[in-house]
Order: sequence, then structure tokens, then C-alpha cells
Amino acid sequence: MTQFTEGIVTKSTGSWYQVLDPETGQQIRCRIRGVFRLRGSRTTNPVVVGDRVRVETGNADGESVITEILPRRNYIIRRASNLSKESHIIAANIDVAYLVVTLDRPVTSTEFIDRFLVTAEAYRVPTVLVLNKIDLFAAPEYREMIDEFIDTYRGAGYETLEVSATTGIGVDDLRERMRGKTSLFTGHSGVGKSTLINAIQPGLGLKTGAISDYHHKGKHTTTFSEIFPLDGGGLLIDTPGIKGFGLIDIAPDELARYFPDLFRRAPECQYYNCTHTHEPNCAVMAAVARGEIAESRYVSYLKMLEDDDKEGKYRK
Ligand SMILES: Nc1nc2c(ncn2[C@@H]2O[C@H](COP(=O)(O)OP(=O)(O)O)[C@@H](O)[C@H]2O)c(=O)[nH]1
Ligand SMILES: [Mg+2]
Ligand SMILES: [Zn+2]
Repeated sequence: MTQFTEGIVTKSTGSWYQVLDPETGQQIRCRIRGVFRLRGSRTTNPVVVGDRVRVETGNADGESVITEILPRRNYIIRRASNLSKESHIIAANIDVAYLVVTLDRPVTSTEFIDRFLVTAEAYRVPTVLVLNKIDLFAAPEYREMIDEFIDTYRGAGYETLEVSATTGIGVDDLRERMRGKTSLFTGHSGVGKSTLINAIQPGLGLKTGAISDYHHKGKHTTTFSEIFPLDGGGLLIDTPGIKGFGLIDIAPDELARYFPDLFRRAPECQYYNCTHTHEPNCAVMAAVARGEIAESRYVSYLKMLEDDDKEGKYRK
């Protein structure tokens, strides 16, 4: 007999989907109806992890089918690849995104971080920065570099946590924060997302290090985002490493609004439509000159505007 259930998509491979029934804890293997493929034509993936969906089970052929996607509260979207016009939604219905970054091995550039933060602002996803591998920077000569990083992002209004997945610094705190919430882990390949998740919830046994790095080097990544229910309540989304972060649907005259540290100053600019690039009496440029806005943040802003000029690369 055909029945309907509501659930959360916990894995999406493109050809089949896994849906968690929160009431029974059961994972249901599903297909989707072709109609979703058409409707989501601009994104490479119509159904994403974190989606709340309706599922039809108990069909005569034994196959469960996702029949409806409930409206998304928010999501993280990026350009599918450098030259592509298509977009890719990483996950939906996120309480907190944890952007895992490292200052070395690998280096996470401030431009990458700022691109992610702009998207998260635009699509209303609260983001916390997780500075992992802090154990590599225990020597006093690194303190200044770390403080500068933390000041930059705290100054912009973002919580920034110092963490070491391998020595356990900050892991209990993270686990507590994630209780009862849907959390997303994202960042470059190799920053320690899987190691961190294994530390937060021992027993998951996610692959880490060389093996997963190898997969991420290919043109087409062979791994997919996946959600893990947490023992303390809540859901954790692990994502494959991302190399770049192409912006989607953000117009140049809107861009500054997604830099909270810049936008705070904009009302004091002489011109209401100031682009903060060349105008006289620009309060944003003045704040950068006084060191009240981190230079790296302003440089990211300019680069994103510039990319936009070039054939609208990061728009549309
Ligand atoms: N020194 C140090 N190494 C770490 C830390 N976290 C992860 N690693 C190492 O970084 C490599 C990549 O980790 P992995 O979890 O696979 O990264 P992912 O690609 O982001 O999932 C592995 O060799 C880990 O052992 C950390 O806090 N400190
Ligand atoms: Mg990993
Ligand atoms: Zn201005």
C-alpha cells in the first residue's frame, strides 16, 4: 500500500537519495521523479542534503520516490565550476555553517573565506570560522599571525574558533555548540573536516588524509555530501573539499551589503550609491586607511567587483 512520509535527505549521489525518517530513525533509499530535474535546470542538483522532502513508499515496484521538496529555509550555493553557468547547491536548511580553514597545509586564502562569507550572508546562513590545525602554530612566533587572522574576522562580526582535531583543542566546545542543530562542515580539501567530525563523534570512521585527498584531485569529485545524525541530537553535514567559490546571483551594487564590516560604514559615505572604490568622502575607504577595516577584506571586495566586470563571471 502506498504511504507518504516526510524526511530529511541525508545523502544525494545524483542517481539515488537517502532520506532519514526522523520518527523511526530509518534511512530510506529513494529515487526522484524526472520533473525535479527539469525544474532545477539551473542547478546541477535538484535535491540536496538537508532538504525536507515527502517520500512515497510501499509502491508496487518496491521503489520509494521523493515526490516533493518542502520550501528551503536557506542554502549554500556556488558556481558548479569555473567556467560553468550552472550552480551547485551544497546543502539546505542549515542552522550553522562551520567554515574550516587552515593557515598552512593547506593555506586557505582570505579571498576564498570572504567569498564563502558573502554567499552565506546573501543566503542567510550563519557562519562560524573554525581555524583548525592550531597545534602546528603553538610556537610563540606564530601568535601574531593567528591574532591578526582572528581580529580580522571577529572585527567583521564572525565568531572564530581555534581548534585542533588531532590534539582535541576546541573539540568539546564544538560538540556542545552542535547539539540539537543542523551543522555544515565545509572548506578546502585537507583542512581536517573529516578528522574533526571523527573527533566530535567517535565511531563514524570517516576516511581522512591521503585517501580522501586523492579523490578530490580529480576533475569530478567522487564523494558526495552526507549527513550524520549526532549522538547528542542534531545533524552534521560533511562536504567534499571545495577548491574555489564562485558567487551566484549577487549584483555589484549589492555586494558591499554582504560585507558586514564594510556595510556598517556605508551610511557615512557622502554618496548614497557609493561603490567604495573611488568616490570622495568614502567612509569605507577612510576606515580601511585607519586600519579599522582589515585591508584583506577590502581587497576581497575589490576583487569580487572586478570579477563581476569580466564577462559577469560571478553573476547570473
Ligand atoms: N597537525 C594537524 N593535522 C590535522 C589536524 N586535523 C587534520 N589533520 C590532518 O590533515 C589531513 C587531512 O585531514 P582530513 O580530515 O582528511 O581533511 P578533509 O579533507 O578536510 O576532510 C590528515 O592527514 C589529518 O590527519 C589538526 O588539527 N592538526
Ligand atoms: Mg574529508
Ligand atoms: Zn563609500
